[in-house]
Amino acid sequence: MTLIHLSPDVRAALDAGGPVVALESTIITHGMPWPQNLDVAQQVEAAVRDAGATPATIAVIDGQLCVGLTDRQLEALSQAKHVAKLSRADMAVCMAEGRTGATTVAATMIAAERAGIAVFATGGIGGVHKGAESSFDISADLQELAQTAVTVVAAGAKAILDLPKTLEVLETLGVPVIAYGQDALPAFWSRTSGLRAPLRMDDPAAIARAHHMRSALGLPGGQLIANPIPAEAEIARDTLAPLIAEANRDAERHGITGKALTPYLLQRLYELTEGRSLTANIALVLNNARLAAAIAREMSAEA
Ligand code: PSU
Ligand code: MN
Repeated sequence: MTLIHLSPDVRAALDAGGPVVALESTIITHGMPWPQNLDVAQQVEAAVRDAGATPATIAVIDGQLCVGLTDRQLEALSQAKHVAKLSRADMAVCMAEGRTGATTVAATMIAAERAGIAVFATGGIGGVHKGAESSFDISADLQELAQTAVTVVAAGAKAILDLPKTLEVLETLGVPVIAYGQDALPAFWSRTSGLRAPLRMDDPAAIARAHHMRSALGLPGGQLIANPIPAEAEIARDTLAPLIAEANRDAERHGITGKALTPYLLQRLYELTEGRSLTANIALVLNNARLAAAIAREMSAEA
């Protein structure tokens, strides 16, 4: 049984030991509205290619775990309704039943590692939700970072989350949280969160070395690279804070929980910022794709 279906160009790049960057698909199906989602997915792949690496967008299509999607698969996924949002818990069930699902950060990391891809670019990771002390809502992305050896480039954790608690959990799990090029932890749509990141690195080559060093030490898990959104695209923290509070209140009022919460909050913020959150989201994803490609190139040069 073939577990992973590599696209021809991803297979060729991996066989040659070339740089490959994994990309997730939940951001396409649950994170952005049609038709911008398809446009962004294509732009992100192009950004990875322009930076000298091969993009590998990951999803489960009709039960097949695909690493690298064709143009037609990407288009179909962007418009598909009722696509499952897959994490560690449900990816195998989706595959066994021959269904289609988009991979979150956690599921994308699992597929990437199995395929031999060490670097992954996304927008923001899941984390500890506000009110987690009663809801227990902590994203499986955090556990995945602790056990799967993939370096994930994100713009920090989304500001809709409880960032101090997210940092605490990552520390407990032994996940290196590394701000890129600054001391402050970025907060997705804003360059700073008001919190200091535990670690800082300024050089893709050193990030690649740290990744290899972890595995040489026998430490499981990956690294989280928190890459600040480009200055011209950011939304100031003070502008966002009241809107985030409003979105969280709305979610509570409507009883939105579990898997539905993150997509709901993203959509609500899109409305409350009159589309600005999406423009910022696009800019930061592209920026992360470029940095991930640079790290992947250093990793393949080192290997
Ligand atoms: N970042 C975005 N949009 C998204 C997500 C991240 O800009 O839709 C997705 C990622 O796939 C992430 C998931 O893994 O949200 C986290 O969901 P949860 O909080 O339910 O674990
Ligand atoms: Mn959750």
